[in-house]
Amino acid sequence: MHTTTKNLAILGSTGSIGTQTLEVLEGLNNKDLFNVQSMSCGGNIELFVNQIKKFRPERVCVGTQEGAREIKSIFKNLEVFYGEEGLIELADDKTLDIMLTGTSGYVGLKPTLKAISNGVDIALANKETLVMAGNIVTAAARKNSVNILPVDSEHSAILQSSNGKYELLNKIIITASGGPFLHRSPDEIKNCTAADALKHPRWNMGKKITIDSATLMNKGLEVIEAHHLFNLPYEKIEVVIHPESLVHSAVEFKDGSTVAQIGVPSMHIPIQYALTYPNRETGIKSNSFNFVGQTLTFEKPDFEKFPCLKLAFEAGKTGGTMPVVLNAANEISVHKFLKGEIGMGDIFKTVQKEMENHKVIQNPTLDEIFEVDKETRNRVSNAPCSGRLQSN
Ligand code: MN3
Repeated sequence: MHTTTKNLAILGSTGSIGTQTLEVLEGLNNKDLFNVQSMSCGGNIELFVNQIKKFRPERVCVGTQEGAREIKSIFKNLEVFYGEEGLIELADDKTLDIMLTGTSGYVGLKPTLKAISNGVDIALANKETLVMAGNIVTAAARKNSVNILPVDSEHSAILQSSNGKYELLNKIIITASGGPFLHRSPDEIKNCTAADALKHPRWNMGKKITIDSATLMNKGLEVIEAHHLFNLPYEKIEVVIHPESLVHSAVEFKDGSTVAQIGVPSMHIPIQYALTYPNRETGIKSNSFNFVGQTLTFEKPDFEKFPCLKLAFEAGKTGGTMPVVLNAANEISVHKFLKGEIGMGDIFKTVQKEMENHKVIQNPTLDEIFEVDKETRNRVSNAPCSGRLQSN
C-alpha cells in the first residue's frame, strides 16, 4: 500500500506526553508514516538537543531566548523560535498535517488555534485548550474541517469505542480510578498532606495532575473536555469510579448498546491511535488484557467526598467564562497546596469562592478568556493563606 508521509509538529516534546510520543514514533513498523517537522520544549535543553539529533526537525521553539541561542549554536541550519509568540509562529505552518499539543497550561491554546486555522489536525493532550475555550476551538475546527483527536486515555477510549461517530451516542461513561483517597473519610481527605496525595495507585503522572486526580478535579476537567469533544450535554456524561483502571471509558449508543475500551493502562496506545486515526498501525503494542482472573468494580462518585467534581459539572453547565475560573483557581490552589501553604480542603473552598464571585461572560472572546484567567490567578495567588500549615 502506498503511504503518504505526514508532517508532524510536537509541542512539548520533552514532557511526559512528548517523550512517549517519540517512543511511539520509534516503535512504528512503518517509519515513513511521519516526518517530525517541528518540535518545542520549555526548558529541558539537554534532552531537547538529543531529540533534535535523533528526529531532525526543521523548526523548533524553546521557552526562553537564552535556550534558543544555545540550540542555534549547536544546530546552525535549524529555524529556532522562542517564547509564547515563537510557539504560535512554529504552529503557523501550512505544510503540517497534524500537530500534537502536549504542552501543559494555557500556552497551548493559541498555537492550537493557529494550526486549526490552517486546517491542521490536532492530537490534543492539553486540557486547557478545551476547558478554557471549548466553544471557540470546536467552532474553528468545524469551520476548517479539522479533526481534534484526543490523547487522554478516557477520551481516547470514547473515540475508540465510537469510531468517531459521536452523533450515534446516547451518553458516555467516563471512568475514574478514584485516586488515593477513594476509601478515606471526607475529613481525612481535607487534612491530608501533599505527600499523601502524590501516591497515585494506578498512573504515574506529574504532580499537578496527581493532586487533581486525588480531588477528582482532573475528572471534572475531563468532563468539560468531553462535552466539547463529543458535542454532548452534561446530562449525558456520567462519571463512574473504577479503581482497577482497566475500562478506560465507555459509550452508550442510541440503541442502548454499550461499548467499552479495555486495556492494561498505557499512554502509548492513546497517543498512537490519535496520530494514526482512523487506522490501527503496527507499532508499540500494549500488554494483552487477560479477562480470566480479573474483577472489575464500579461505584458512584461521592460528591460530598469529592466536591471538586461537582464544581466542575456546575462550571461546565454554566458555561461562558466559568470553566476558566474553575481551572485557574484550581491550578493556583494546587500549587499552594504542593508548597504546603494551604490544606487540601482549601482547594475546593478557593475554587468555590472564586466561582461564586465571578460575573460570567457568555460567548467570551479569546482576550476576555485570557483576562479572566489572569485576574483569577492573581487574586488566588495573592490571597492570604488561611489553611492549616502542612508538615511535609
Ligand atoms: Mn485522563
